[in-house]
Formats: sequence, C-alpha cells, structure tokens
Amino acid sequence: MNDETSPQANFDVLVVGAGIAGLYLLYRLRAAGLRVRVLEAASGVGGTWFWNRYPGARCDVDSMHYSYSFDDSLQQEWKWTERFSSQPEILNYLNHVADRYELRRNIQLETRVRSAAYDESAGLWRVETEEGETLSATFCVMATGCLSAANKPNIAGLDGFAGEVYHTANWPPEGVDFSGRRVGIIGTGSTAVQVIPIVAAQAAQLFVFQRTANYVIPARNHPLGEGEERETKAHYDEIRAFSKTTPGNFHFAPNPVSALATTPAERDEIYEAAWLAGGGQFMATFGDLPFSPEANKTAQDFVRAKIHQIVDDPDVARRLCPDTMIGCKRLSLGTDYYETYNRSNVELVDVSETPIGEITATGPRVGDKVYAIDALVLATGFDAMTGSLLRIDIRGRSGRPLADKWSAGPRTYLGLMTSGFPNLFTVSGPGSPSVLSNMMPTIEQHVEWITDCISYLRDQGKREIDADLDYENAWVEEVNDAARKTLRYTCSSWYLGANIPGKPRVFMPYIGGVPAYNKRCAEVVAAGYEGFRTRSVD
Ligand code: NA7
Repeated sequence: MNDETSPQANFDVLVVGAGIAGLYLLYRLRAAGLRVRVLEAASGVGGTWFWNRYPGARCDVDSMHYSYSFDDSLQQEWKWTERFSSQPEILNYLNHVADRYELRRNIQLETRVRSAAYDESAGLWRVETEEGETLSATFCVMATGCLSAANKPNIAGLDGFAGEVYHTANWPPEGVDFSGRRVGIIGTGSTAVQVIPIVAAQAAQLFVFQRTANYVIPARNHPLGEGEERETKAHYDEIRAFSKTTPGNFHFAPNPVSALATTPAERDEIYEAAWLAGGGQFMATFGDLPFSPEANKTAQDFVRAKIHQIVDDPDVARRLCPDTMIGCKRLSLGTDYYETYNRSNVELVDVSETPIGEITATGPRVGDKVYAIDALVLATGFDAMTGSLLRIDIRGRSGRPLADKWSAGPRTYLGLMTSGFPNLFTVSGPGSPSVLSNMMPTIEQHVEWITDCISYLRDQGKREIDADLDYENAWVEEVNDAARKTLRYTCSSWYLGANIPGKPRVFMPYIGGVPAYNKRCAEVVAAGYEGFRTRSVD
C-alpha cells in the first residue's frame, strides 16, 4: 500500500501481538513493502512463550516440527536440544528469529491494545492503547493467540488469601522457590500436569485440587540425538509436505485401522508401543479413536489400567482415572505425573463433587476442611480462542462491538475474518484448525494467506475487504457439522468454551482437518477471493 492510497494512515498494517504469528506477519508484510507496526503488551517478544514461564513449561509437539519452515537456512541452523523444547529454549528461538530478521525495529513493546475501531468514512482502523496512544492503519491483524487470556477462577475469597497467588500464564520471570513451603495447585490440565511433578519435588507439602481427572500419556522427553536431528534436517521439506496431508499438520498420520478390527492382545501391544514411545502419537494409534465411543473406550481402558499399575494407593488411582472420552479434552503429556501421587508429600484433593467453597486467608476450604498453604498456584487455563480478542474493545461497521456480534459464539469466515469488520484479520481465529493442529505450520498458512490477500488488494487498487455474511453463515454451519461428527463434542472442554462460566457453548476450532481447510483457503483465493467483498475506497 502506498501513501497515495492511504493518506491518513500511520501504517498500512497494525499487528497486535509479537508471538509466533506476529513475528512472521511482520517479516512477510515488510518484505511485501508495507508499513507495519507490531504492538505487544509484554516487555519482550514471544507471546505465549513469553508469559508461560511456570516450572516445567514445555511444548507438547516435537521441537523439530514446532518451528518455522519459511526459511530453510533458519531451520537448518537452529539446534534444538530436546525432543520437546522447554519454554526458555522456545523463547530463545523466537528472540533469535526477531534478531536474525531485524524485526525489533517495527515492534513496540509494553503496549497493550485497549480498543480497535473501524472508521468507515476514512477506511481506517483506529487502535488505542492502554498507554493512551492512538494509531491508525488500513489493515489490522489480531495475532493475539488462542491461549493468552488467562482464566482466573471466580472463587470466593481468592483476593483475601494471605499467601502468594501465582497464575501459570503470568509467572514471575525471576521464578519462585517453593522449597520447604506448603503449596496448593488448582487444576489438572496440560499446564498443571507439567507443574505438579516439579513443585512436588520442591515443596514440603503439595495439595492438588482436581475437578476433572485427566488422561496423561508419558512425554518420554529426551535429549535430541545428533542422528535424529541430522535425519530430520536432511528431509525437512518432505516431512513438512507430508505433515500438511495429515489432519493435524503433524509429522505422523493416524493409523487408518479401527481399534475394533484388532484383537484385545493386538490392540494392547499397539497401545503399549505408543505408551513407551510417548507423545501425542498415542491418539494416532487407531483412526477411529476420535469418532467411535467403542473404539475410544479401548484406549481409555488401557490408560486407566496404567494409572492403577503406577499409583500405589488404589483409592488415589481410582480418583485419578478419568471417565470421559480420551482425547476429548486435549491429551496431556507428562513426565512422572501419575508417579508423583506416590510421594508422601503430595495429596490429591477431589473437588469434583464438593467444589472449593472459598479461599480463606490460610487456604482453600473444601467442605469443612481448610487446606493450610503458603502459596497457591492457579493452573486454571484460559478463556481460549475468543478471550484475547474480546478483551479488546473491537468495533466494526457502524460501531458494532465484536462482543455483540459474537454474543452467541464466534462467527467467522474461515477463521480469517468476520463479516462487518472489514480489513480485520485474525490469525488462528475460531473457525480455523488452530489449536487442533500443530500451531507453527498452521500459523504460517494463515500469515501467508493474509499477507497474500493484502498484497492482492494493493495490486488490484482495492482498499477494503470484508467477509460476505452468507458465506460466513455457511462456514459456521460447516464448522459445527464437522464438530458434531466427533467425540470432542461430548465433554466439557475449553474448545467448547465450557471452562468459562457464561461463555456460549460452541465448538470453536474447525475440526475437519488441515488438508480440507488449506484446500478451501486456496480455492477461495483461486476463485478471486470467493466469499469476500472487496471495494475501492475514495
Ligand atoms: P485447561 O486445560 O483449561 O485446564 C485448567 C484446569 O483447571 C482444569 O483441570 C480445570 O478443571 C481446572 N479448573 C479451572 N477452574 C477451576 C475451579 N474453579 N476449580 C477447580 N478446578 C478448576 O488449561 P491448561 O492451562 O492446563 O491447558 C491449556 C492448554 O495449554 C492445553 O490444552 C495445551 O494446549 C496448552 P476442569 O477440567 O474444567 O474441570
């Protein structure tokens, strides 16, 4: 976009967020000759990987596949040290990317966006920051992350607790030493599964407050062998291309065989091999695990038997056994997770039937019992996918708030745009595969689509693009239809907004698979941005 077509704008594009998406957006948009500024609330780049510094924070996708692929020299030169990277290593990587491509000069840190409003007459997005600055741009891209609006539970008395309270998604950068202290952790999701064993090894006493038991598969993290690294680097292109043909953009595909087409002994052998190999591949052992309750039950039974084998106290083991579909919530990967409950300083407090009544000054009260603690860790997750967008006051045509348009759940066309909010893009927005896939390549696909779209508009002399409401409605239906075919629809998860009181129950990501989704995005472009309305603005 040149100054002639956007006379009043400070920038062609404002990007909100300097995480994985924001960094790559800046790289691509700048390369396309656009004037870009990235606004980032944190004091550094990295997004999710900046904030989630809690002990044990680690990616649950293999490092070599959780990395940018856009520049072969980057993927060849970077050296991952472990199978699953720790948070500090991923943050180092993202800082390296920011330095390597000289991205920092267009990133404004410690700038939290308060509102973004479309000025229809000027054809501009006006963005206001908490710091009192107003910036404008023709386009605005929300690269605000899917798991970045922390969920602080609304438990009575929390603010009156005399000890320290930490949310895992806003961990003190200097770390916390729990040695000799009594600690409570609320939550048993993926985050808690990583934190619990580490805090248990440090603290004098740990109480884990569990509302819903979770399936945890061993991560089997290990230092990355040189041979393993060399092999992947030699075949990166083929592996990346293959990944795009799998439902989740992973380097492995689900076994097409049904779990029910095998004998119990054969099945157990396959589950055992996956258990020993570790990682998210466990859910790929049989292709019908996400769809067939009977098939799914065979995997559930296998894991429940493992829990009983590992945990010494049969009553604790029983309470750790989930009774839901496996893989309905996101499968968690752990290191010594179930083993931790054999420690004498760890107590599992079941709050499934009697919830935490309040947090007294000394600690959580469950029924009549108060658990006296010095520090409380909230591993209570996020207002996922829509939270980071709706915490910004976003207004489209005629000043309509996004919160109003999405009051019954998010509505988007392809998870990229929402009708009535022209020139506003979302990266991994609701209605796209996002959190159900390997986020790195999925983000790359969105960033490339968005930057190509903005370049196309410039080349066509257009300054406005909006999603057509009919196409959007049809896409929302397709997203819902795809979800109803899977077992993911059957449990209370953050995919459905069920973890946030009052949030509409809508399955937010598109579960029809990455290949179908990417194909649709490419077809839309090939058909001249079908389903989008474009126009020139005087
Ligand atoms: P999750 O998966 O949303 O887990 C949050 C946990 O906190 C979960 O066990 C919740 O129980 C529990 N929780 C939340 N509020 C309460 C209250 N009020 N009382 C008791 N327990 C509560 O978030 P994570 O951070 O672990 O993981 C998010 C994603 O990050 C993960 O899927 C990976 O993609 C990375 P519930 O299950 O709702 O009963």
